[in-house]
Amino acid sequence: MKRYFLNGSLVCCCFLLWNCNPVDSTSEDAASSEELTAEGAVDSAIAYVVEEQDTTLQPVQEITLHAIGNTLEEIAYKEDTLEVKAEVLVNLTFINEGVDMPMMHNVVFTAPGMYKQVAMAAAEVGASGNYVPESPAVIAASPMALPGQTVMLEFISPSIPGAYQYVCTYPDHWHRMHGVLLVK
Ligand SMILES: [Cu+2]
Repeated sequence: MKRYFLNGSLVCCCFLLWNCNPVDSTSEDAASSEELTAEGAVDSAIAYVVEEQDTTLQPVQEITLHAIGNTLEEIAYKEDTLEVKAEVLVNLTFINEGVDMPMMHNVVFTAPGMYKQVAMAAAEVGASGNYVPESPAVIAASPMALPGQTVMLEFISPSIPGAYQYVCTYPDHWHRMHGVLLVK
């Protein structure tokens, strides 16, 4: 009886503390999240994976790149530098302003210092491989844009800030068509 009474008064004290102390609401939250973890670690692991794949939860950055010029001597990317934040979903609009048929362009994002090597490897891959080599140096590659065509490319920007590069891998275009992707 005595013990019961003691326990009763302890509960009473706790109840009073809970009522008076606003900080206690946080510990209540902590307690309930602990409960969740204890109840189903597998469930929360699945939730985590789903969250990672859901690109709608990722910050999105829109960028535009133009290809200009109508001869091998004139062709260029209008923007020689593009800037994005690290680890965001990049929505690239690539506009080919060329007119004549040989003015086919793409944009391939590469690791720092790798644009020329990637372009060389692309030439070997050829049209059947869409001029994009299988290489760890390739971060993302757009489809080939015909003269007057606009193509879109979505990719996740690198997580490590730095000066990455981009290049058109259509044969012999890399000389004039390359730029720097600044990841901040
Ligand atoms: Cu090109």
